[in-house]
Amino acid sequence: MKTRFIFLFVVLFCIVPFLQAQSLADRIGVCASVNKAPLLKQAGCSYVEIGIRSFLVPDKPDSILEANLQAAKDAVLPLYSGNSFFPGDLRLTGPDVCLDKIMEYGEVAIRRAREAGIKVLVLGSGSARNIPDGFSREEATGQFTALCRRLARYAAGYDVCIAIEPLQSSETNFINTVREGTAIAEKVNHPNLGVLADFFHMLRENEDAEALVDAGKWLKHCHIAEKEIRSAPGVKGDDFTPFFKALHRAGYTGSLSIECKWENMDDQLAASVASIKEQIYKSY
Ligand code: LER
Ligand code: MN
Repeated sequence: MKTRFIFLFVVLFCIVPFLQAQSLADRIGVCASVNKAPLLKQAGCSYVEIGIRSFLVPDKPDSILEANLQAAKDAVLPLYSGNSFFPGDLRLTGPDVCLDKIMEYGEVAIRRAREAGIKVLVLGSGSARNIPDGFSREEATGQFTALCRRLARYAAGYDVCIAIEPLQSSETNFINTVREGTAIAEKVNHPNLGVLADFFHMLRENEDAEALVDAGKWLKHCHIAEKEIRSAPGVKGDDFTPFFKALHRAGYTGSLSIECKWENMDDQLAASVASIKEQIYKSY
């Protein structure tokens, strides 16, 4: 009886958390160009996060995309996600919004994401969504929510998920916290639309890690970098364990991309990935 109890205790409190930590440690990627895939793989990463505008070129004809699709096929790692969605001059809020024109661009991006094997498209686009001076915040929220709804419905047909990315207030005046992004995801209430947590932006906005738990099933993707100068994790030694503990409690099953300013990516990457993994294992 006693042996059985000890066995159950070890499974529940040691083995399960270890396997959960290992699972997240195996879902680390980097925002980088596809030609960095061999470096990423060697450093213990499992995917590449590309730039949507530069890699999927949604405003360019299919012929321009060909070489990129070939590079995706040849890459030693999958392209799991993409950020940098809409160009700054394609207005997502304000008096000049044209939803059909935005969708024209968005639909091409989603179709091409599917072709390249990309599963998550990050909807940051801080300049494009910035609310113009004097424009109603309520109306802008309505415009953005309507856009998210249309993107989600279209993305569902291609098995792609859209993740709203909250950004620090120095980059945009609209959706600066994970809680604000979650509120929009809840309103849209569609399985192909969720929220992203970029720990760098959360630290800049002093948002607590509990927001990850509150986001619950709407949390689809994460980014990570240190607070002060957006350095690679491990450079200044920022403590990310409150975020990882929150991800554990939230039962997070998404991925984690390093998105930072490298001094020298080739030299720094392996140590940075190792420091993230160490913090994950400490937190679970
Ligand atoms: C910009 O600061 C950022 O975090 C990117 O992920 C935007 O797509
Ligand atoms: Mn980010």
